[in-house]
Amino acid sequence: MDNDNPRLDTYYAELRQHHLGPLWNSIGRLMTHEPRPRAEAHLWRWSDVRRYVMESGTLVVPDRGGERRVIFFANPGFQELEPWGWGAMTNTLYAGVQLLLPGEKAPSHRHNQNAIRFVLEGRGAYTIVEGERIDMEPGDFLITPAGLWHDHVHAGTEPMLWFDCLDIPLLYQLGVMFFENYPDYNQPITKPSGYTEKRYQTSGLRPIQDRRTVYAPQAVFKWRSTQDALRRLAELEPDPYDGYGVEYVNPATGEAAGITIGAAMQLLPSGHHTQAHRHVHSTIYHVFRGSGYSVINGVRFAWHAGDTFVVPNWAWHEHHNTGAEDAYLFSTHDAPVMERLGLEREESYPDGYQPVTGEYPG
Ligand code: GTQ
Repeated sequence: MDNDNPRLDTYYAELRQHHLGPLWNSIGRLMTHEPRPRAEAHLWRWSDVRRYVMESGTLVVPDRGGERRVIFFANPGFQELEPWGWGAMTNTLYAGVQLLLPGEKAPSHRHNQNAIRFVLEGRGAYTIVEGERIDMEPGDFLITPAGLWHDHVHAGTEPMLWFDCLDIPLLYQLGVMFFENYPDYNQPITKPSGYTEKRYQTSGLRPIQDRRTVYAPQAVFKWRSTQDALRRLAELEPDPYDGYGVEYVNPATGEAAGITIGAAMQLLPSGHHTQAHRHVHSTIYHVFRGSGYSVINGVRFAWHAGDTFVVPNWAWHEHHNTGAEDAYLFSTHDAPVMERLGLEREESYPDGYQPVTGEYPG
């Protein structure tokens, strides 16, 4: 709205003083034509991340107060907001790598953020979630639903590293966080050993008591069963955009096991190149095995096992396994939030593949 009324300059200044704003000057920024997330496409090399995570093991010890020894990914798009952003990898999701050394314990707490974990390295550590001991092995996917007590104990002999994803930025922006310490440092184990496996070993069969369960009752998805499922799937036709992929779901409801956090494992056989698409939800990828590249909004991000990269909301993306081995891409995403709010949309790229206009890093 053009208006050269000389009163406007002082009028705007007065509005600002009174904490008021003129919509006509702000609508283009407040209501963009398409998603313009703060999160940027970015890739973190495992050699850097692992080096700093391992060094943290010589610098700090998990205790009450600091709670967890985690190095989190600080998306550069959020950096100006506060030192280290606000723990945002995407507009809704936080991710980090946690280190627990032999003999260490991380204290028990609970919060209304949901958490999922994906085990990267090591053996012998377990997490206790609401009295259930869950052993962690590489490739395992674990959930810690909001509101449940959880703590971590390392009874093994080698460093234990796992990938965490929580909906911290979502709750931060909603302004609804709660956090509580368990009265003791650790909670007792009250459930029988192998509880989840005893109850959920066969897909399609649900223990009768779980009919009205409030949170996902399957606490762990073992790597062997994920890999077996993908190998069987790979005998069939791939999905054009995701290759062969499985989602970790709550077997009692079919909804995302992580509640607000969706998670998947994709298998891309050697040479497999998925077609490009984009969707409203944002995705964090962790390369579990293999090497290749992804093209995100025209920029080629080469990746190797251990690298982590982010596909922001509404960004075109496609993946190509250029290695000789199968590539396994673990990912977490906020589609459950977008779907519940009626915000999800998806588009396929007109010609299937994007022209590559840049390389990461530049
Ligand atoms: O292991 O409970 O990366 O509470 C961030 C917050 C991990 C955990 C994180 C947490 C945890």
